[in-house]
Amino acid sequence: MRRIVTIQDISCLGKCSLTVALPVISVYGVEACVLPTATLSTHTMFSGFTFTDLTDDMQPIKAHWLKENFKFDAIYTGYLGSERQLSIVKEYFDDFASSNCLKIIDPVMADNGKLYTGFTVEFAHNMAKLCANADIILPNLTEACYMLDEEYIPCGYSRDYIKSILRRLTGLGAKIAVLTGVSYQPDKIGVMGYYSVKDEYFEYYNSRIPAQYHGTGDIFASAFVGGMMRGYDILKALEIAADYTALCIDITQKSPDSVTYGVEFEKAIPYLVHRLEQEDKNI
Ligand code: PXL
Repeated sequence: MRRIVTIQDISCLGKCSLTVALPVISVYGVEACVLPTATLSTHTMFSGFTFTDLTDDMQPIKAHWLKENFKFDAIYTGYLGSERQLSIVKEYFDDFASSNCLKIIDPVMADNGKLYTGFTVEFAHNMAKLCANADIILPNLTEACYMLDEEYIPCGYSRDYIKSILRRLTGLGAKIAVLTGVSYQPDKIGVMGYYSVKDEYFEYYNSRIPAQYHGTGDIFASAFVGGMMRGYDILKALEIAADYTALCIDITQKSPDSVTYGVEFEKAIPYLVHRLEQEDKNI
């Protein structure tokens, strides 16, 4: 069985980071080990959340895993809270490095042109440095702009503009950059990526559902990681992740008792199971 470790916080209530990564990656038949970076009572969209930093536990956990000779097929990072955590993640990359260990960074820190509570421009620059060590990075356009010191353009940009952002992102050092939330037409939204080694672009779009929920980026990234670990090629893994995320949003939007803090990803799990079975028949 393939085994990954995902490094991000636990927002105890809020349907994001580890509380979605663990169930979603498990659906793919992949063992998801967790390295919690902090516990928060809720994600940071609520006011008054508690925050307990777990950075001091990150190196002892690594030391134990190394002693036990555990190997990982991927290391997937999401929300990270401090410069020190960034440098410890780099140690994880180095210490568990092997040709079979895929390093995937979702540089969670901003959206809609703004940094999330608690993040700084300096953190974004340090995140850009960490991205040099990844195989695949998954920023949204806001995060990409912060990492590249580029002005954020919310819409109306050209394909050439996105291509140049993607080339500059891979210029940070990762072989593959995937931009999420790319939209060239108001009714479509999706992802565009660049594989620098092959000088190839790829893209995938869905109909835009006019609703925004917290945690959908984490659901998308987790599903993408699951797909890569299940052996799909990058475009297939992205397509499945995008379709699953879109369905989660659609179900939530239609649900009479939906909450505002996250999506009803649980209700779309049967779809994901069925989709994976279908995709496996086509391999
Ligand atoms: O969904 C990203 C995320 C993860 N973890 C925490 C967050 C956020 C986004 O705001 O606050 C704690």
